[in-house]
Amino acid sequence: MPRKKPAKTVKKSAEPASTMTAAEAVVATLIAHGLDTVYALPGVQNDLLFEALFRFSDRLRTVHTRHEQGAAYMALGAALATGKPQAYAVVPGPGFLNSSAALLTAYSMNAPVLALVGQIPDADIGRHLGHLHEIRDQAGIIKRLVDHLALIRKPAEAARATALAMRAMRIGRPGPASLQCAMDVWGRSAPVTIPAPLPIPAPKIDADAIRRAAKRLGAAKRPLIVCGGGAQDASKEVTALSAMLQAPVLGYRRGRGVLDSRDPLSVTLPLGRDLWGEADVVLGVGTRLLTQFRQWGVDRDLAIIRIDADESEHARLHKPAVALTGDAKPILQHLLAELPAHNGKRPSRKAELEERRAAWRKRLEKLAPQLGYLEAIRAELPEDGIFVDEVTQLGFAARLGFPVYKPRTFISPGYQDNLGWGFATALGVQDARRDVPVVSISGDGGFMFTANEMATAMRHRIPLVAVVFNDGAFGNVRRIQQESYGNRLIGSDLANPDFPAFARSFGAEAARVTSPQDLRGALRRAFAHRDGPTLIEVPVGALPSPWEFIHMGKIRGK
Ligand SMILES: Cc1ncc(C[n+]2csc(CCOP(=O)(O)OP(=O)(O)O)c2C)c(N)n1
Ligand SMILES: [Mg+2]
Repeated sequence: MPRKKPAKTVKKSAEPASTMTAAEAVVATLIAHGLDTVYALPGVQNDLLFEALFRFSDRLRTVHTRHEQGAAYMALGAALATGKPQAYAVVPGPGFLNSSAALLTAYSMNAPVLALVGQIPDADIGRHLGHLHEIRDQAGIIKRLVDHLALIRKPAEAARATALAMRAMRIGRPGPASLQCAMDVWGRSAPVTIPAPLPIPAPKIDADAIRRAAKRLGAAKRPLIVCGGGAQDASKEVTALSAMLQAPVLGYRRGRGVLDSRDPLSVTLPLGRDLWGEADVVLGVGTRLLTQFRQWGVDRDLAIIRIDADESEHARLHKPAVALTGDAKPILQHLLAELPAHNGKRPSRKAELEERRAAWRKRLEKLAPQLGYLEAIRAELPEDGIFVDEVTQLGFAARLGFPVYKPRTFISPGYQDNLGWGFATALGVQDARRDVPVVSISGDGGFMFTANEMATAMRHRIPLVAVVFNDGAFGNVRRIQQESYGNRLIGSDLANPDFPAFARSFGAEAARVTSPQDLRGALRRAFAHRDGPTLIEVPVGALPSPWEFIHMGKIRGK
């Protein structure tokens, strides 16, 4: 369990205060909270932080990258793969801004990522003197990207500020936090006691709301469960509830893998939309339901029950019949205990849903070129292997048709859908989960956003397998220009390197394959190579559009 180790460390360190620098206090507090890695890129404002990282390097690894976006995406990947807080450290100004797309994504995905950001000399913050890397109102910029931010002004504050940031990332709706510290403050010393992880109060579970939810679900004729990223740690409970209600479970990007795709009740798009159209009660678990409310529609015949860690989320788009606030797992446990009193025996929907899944699969054969490669990946990737999605033709198809067997094994970027997140995020996933194979898929466009981190993969011997589907284009944009803008092609063709030669120039393994069959062989060899990364290039032509299966429009309401 993640919390046991910190508790032990804390007991040991709850000794009389010892003199430490602010940087040492921050690092020791991170260790006391169970962190074992910081993703980082150094620079003069953080020299004394790196001194502390050196001092504690037997307990906390520093994984350095080649660009700050790589460090932040790696921390994000590690957080998504483990469900535990992760940290990255960067210099101020350009260093921080370079990391900001990843921090934005962490915020959108409710991922506990701590950004340690350097600052100019303390006395000059806010004076616009033009110090190296000075940026106007850095705090104001960071504040838009995190819910919790503090500036460490004194060494005596550093440990508690770190503990508060660590708690903030786990309280209520999880998400990123940030600590700034001026270059001179990092090195100042004071007597410091490393604090125990602060208690995280669990919201009280509303027994009355549980009863009302159980009554509604028990009486529902066509219940549907919709899962988002907030359901990833409640797989067992969602599975049990789905069986009890014979309710299909819809996951699209972040909710995949909560219910095993091999379960006949597990659905994705587009069948999920049909089921939304028929449902009389929907239980949303850790999902904003934005697509459902805004694209598919809602009417009076549909009662919504929501479980969300953030109370303000419930009625943002549509007032739910029952709102439950807190972590999905304990709430679902209470619901499972209450439900039998209100739920009758239900006939199995296995045959019906198998038939309907098969009918959609037939129509999805339009995407055969993508699905063939995805089948090859699924056939070689072990059950607990992790697939990291990207904003590419293969990714769009994967969200519809890649079977996912376990939670946290389908890592998809959520609503930012930011091109170029995949390779670096996957490096973080693989770094944090060295025990399982990890495969990232990218287009030629997206891969080149962070291709430089191949050097990081080599330096830190990260055995990620990166599959790059090369169509010589921002293919998605090109197809839209072809289909909707009279073939006026602009800014969508790409000049690419020889991808295998590029990878080999770093010392990585590489292959080029042109069929799903050959991809299987290449993956088998790549997964067996655990000493460093492998790049597999798959040249492809223009691929069929998935959008008719994703943007499907209204199915109920006006
Ligand atoms: C940060 C960011 N910039 C731009 C986009 C817009 N965009 C979406 S898909 C795409 C092209 C993707 O090209 P590639 O990675 O080669 O994948 P392909 O569509 O060719 O499979 C672009 C530019 C985006 N989603 N995110
Ligand atoms: Mg492309």
